[in-house]
Amino acid sequence: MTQSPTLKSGFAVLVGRTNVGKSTLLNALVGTKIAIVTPKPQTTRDTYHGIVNRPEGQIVFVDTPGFFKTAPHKLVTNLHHKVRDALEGIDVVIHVVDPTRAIGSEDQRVIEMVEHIPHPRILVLNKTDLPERYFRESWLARAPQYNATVELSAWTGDGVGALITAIYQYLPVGLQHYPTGQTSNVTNEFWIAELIREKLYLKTDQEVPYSASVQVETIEDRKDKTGKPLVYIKANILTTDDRHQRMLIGQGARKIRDIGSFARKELEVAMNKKVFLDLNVLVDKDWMDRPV
Ligand SMILES: Nc1nc2c(ncn2[C@@H]2O[C@H](COP(=O)(O)OP(=O)(O)OP(=O)(O)O)[C@@H](O)[C@H]2O)c(=O)[nH]1
Ligand SMILES: [Mg+2]
Repeated sequence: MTQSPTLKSGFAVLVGRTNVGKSTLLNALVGTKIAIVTPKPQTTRDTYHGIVNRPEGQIVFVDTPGFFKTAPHKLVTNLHHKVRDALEGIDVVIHVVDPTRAIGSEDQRVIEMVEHIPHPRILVLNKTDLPERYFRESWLARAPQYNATVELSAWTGDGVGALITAIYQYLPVGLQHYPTGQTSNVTNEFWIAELIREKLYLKTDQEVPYSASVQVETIEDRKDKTGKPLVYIKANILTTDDRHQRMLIGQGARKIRDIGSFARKELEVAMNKKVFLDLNVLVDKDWMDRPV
């Protein structure tokens, strides 16, 4: 790869309390759905990379799990470790906040973490499309602690360009980390698993989504009965709890069919092919102990 050493290049990490819209913003920045988004807290479990290339250079955005205060829980502890790991080797930190909610203890933890990062910091006030941004002034009062402040709506895309411009100001010159044209580091297999997990979050309540994880076992190009191309996908929902397994399957397997058909429809649009999704629910008490 021939590269100009005059272009900018670096990692910009999105951090913030859970549900502020980090993943929605990652997708808006890159212009494609890389990360899953749900109204439930603690949706993101991994540090995805979303890549933006402009004449000025390359920004690698890193989405992270949100900070979330709960009773000690193995999953939450693992997620918070992932955020800390993601903050190693970065160039710019982007602290995303939701001004419709009061500054709480979860925000406070992020503020303290961000204050100790020896890199340029950008404060992003998300959700400008909502009128009820009652805590906007409280966040703007903190602006002097940051190198720049941007107000935007990840939902509508308004102001997202201004954030990209601000980041390029603080990005060092260097070699690009990904080939031009690549938009993320997410594999097909992982993206499909995440999409199924998104639908699972949207279709189940309370503790059920938090005890569950999704693994894709097989992706195969096949043909349907009429000879038309079809993608066969076999995936497993793993849950730590027998009761949750029953809830995920549902009466007459209604719940699992509902999750499956919701995911299949979006997969068919994204892949532009017919999809057969073979989805099963298994109990695996140890999935949280294994690295994903
Ligand atoms: N109105 C509005 N809603 C938004 C905006 N950005 C995100 N949301 C909504 O906020 C909720 C949470 O969005 P996510 O992108 O999943 O938030 P997150 O910070 O990645 O959450 P975690 O992964 O759980 O930490 C979803 O229901 C989004 O649709 C925005 O700009 N405006
Ligand atoms: Mg997220």
